[in-house]
Amino acid sequence: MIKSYAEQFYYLMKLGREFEIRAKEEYMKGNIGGFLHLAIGEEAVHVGATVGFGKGDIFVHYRDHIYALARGIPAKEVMAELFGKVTGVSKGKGGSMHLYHPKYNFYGGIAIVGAQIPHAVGAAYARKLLGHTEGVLVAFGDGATNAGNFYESLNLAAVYKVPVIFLCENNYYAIGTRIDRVSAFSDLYLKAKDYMPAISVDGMDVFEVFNAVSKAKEYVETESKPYFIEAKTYRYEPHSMSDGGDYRSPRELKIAKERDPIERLKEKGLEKGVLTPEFIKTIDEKVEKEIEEAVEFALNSPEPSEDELYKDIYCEVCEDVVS
Ligand SMILES: Cc1ncc(C[n+]2csc(CCOP(=O)(O)OP(=O)(O)O)c2C)c(N)n1
Repeated sequence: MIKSYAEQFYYLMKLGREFEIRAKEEYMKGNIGGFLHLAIGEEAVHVGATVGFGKGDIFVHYRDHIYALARGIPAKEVMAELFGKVTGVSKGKGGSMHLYHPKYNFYGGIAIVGAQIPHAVGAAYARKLLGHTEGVLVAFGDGATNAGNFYESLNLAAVYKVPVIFLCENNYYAIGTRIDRVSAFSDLYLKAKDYMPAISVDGMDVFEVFNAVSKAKEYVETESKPYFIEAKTYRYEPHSMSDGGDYRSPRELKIAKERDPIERLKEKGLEKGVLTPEFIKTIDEKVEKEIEEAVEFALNSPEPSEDELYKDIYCEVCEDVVS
């Protein structure tokens, strides 16, 4: 366990968790509208993968806040987006599910289940045709692996030798549907193994995810071929703020929480002497301050003006259409 990584992972996972706890509170207060999907419990996947991937294009799903934070997008810009404010990453027009920041090579937040998979393959293939070697990372849930475009993407990526890392976050549920009710396999890497190298890792262990993604990155960029990683994880919260989450037993939740990724890193880090109680205290305070400032920033930012309504959309004649 390398000290600098343990410290970075602790900070980013703690930032992600506290950000989401606060987002939930702000949603309940009515400061955040629309949809809100939390990834509390899944921090090791989002942080380990983003840091392990390093530079390059990332495409993710609607459960996107922690990916954006781990990418280095400032918490205040992410929070402002959730609040629908003009200072948000998508100018307040995307909301929680549509975080987007090309400067950080961050291409979604995409709300259509699985749609980011062909987008990522297309982006990686375009790069390859232009003579670049950088790989692309795409993250998606277990539910997305039952969609047709998932298989089409695996196939195209294998046939055209596209340098893309497919990262499947298997949290066992697609809203309230447990994976074994809708999928022939519950070990989801099996769905990809005939197309490309495919592995399964413990998604509650940030170092395991980090190592797997780092290795995959090297593979896709040196071989110019795709790679598949299944990370087994768990979301503690219901699917979204509009889901009661009563399809999981308290016992199941309790067992999952016993493998909490942040607590595990803390325990192991302290035991190995790469984290110290002082460091943890300093980071906890830093995170608290950062979140407080993010909320203040979001609250004090203006909403987008009316003339923003028809900007940043595909239809160039919309103004005529609506007038
Ligand atoms: C094409 C499509 N079908 C249905 C939905 C509604 N929907 C939103 S999230 C979701 C479940 C997806 O589950 P999973 O891929 O496992 O991701 P998780 O939410 O667990 O992270 C569904 C069915 C959608 N957004 N897009």
